[in-house]
Amino acid sequence: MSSAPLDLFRPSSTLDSDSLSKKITLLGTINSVKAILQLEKSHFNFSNEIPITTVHQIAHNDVYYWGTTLLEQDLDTNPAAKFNLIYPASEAHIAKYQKHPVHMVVETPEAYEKVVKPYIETQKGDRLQWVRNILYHGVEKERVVFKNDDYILLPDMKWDGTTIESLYLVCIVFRDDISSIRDLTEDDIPYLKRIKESILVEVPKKYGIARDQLRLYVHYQPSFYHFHIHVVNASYGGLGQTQAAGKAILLGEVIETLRLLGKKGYKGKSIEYGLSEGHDLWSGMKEYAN
Ligand code: M7G
Repeated sequence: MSSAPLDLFRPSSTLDSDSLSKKITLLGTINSVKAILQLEKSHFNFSNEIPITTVHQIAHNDVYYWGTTLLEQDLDTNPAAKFNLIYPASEAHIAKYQKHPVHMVVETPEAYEKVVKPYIETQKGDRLQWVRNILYHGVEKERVVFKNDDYILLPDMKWDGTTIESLYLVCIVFRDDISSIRDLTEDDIPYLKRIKESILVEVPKKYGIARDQLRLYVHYQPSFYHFHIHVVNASYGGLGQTQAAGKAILLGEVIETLRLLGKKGYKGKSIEYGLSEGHDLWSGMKEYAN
């Protein structure tokens, strides 16, 4: 595992900054090559002693006091932030992380065939290398939570790997004939039910969280067109747009919808979702905007 050259990162602009999720996404360079650095302030992680070091009080009124403080940090038990670095970053990465206005579009079966399907075909090469690395080359293998003939389940790169409140795993299937939900039909119901049940058994075993506290969903549009399922703590509210209506679809909902859609499956359905102006599909999908 090579280490991230964070000390060489030189920021040039801010792609996104969100006070709610306490995240900032910076565009910059490392040795003159474009890179994206995302920093997310960590969840508070201490039990009985609060490691306050310095206090600056702003005001006091009756029983109310407020101000700012420094906390003593520790890389193992109480880190200041989690980072994600993409290096080298492609134009597609930059477009994905840059904040753009989002438009609601209705992707009809015709729009799928005409605009989206050809686009998906262009997304199956190098962009899926990380998926193949996990499935076939043992990358991240020390982090795998569970593996069987259907899938590999492991911590998502969005998660710090320890804070159960924000638990986030990704389940990547071995089948490579499902680019997105558009490729699912009623024939896949037993397969999806089997995977769902298995995740709901294995994750509680590993993390001690109840099965009914797990939220399982897929994205449409996903960023990566190899079927995978997001597995997160149902109580966690910090995922913003990635859990919004018009992006996340519950796995149980997908299974139930497939039952109604029959043989044609999701290819026969209109799907409404939010599309950022920075997304490659936006120019082709504009005419299907709400
Ligand atoms: P998505 O719905 O295709 O895209 O989900 P999103 O990023 O818009 O949600 C892909 C999921 O895989 C995301 O939750 C990513 O954080 C996660 N992910 C992406 N990469 C490149 C990696 C990786 O290399 N390792 C792991 N463990 N997770 C990743």
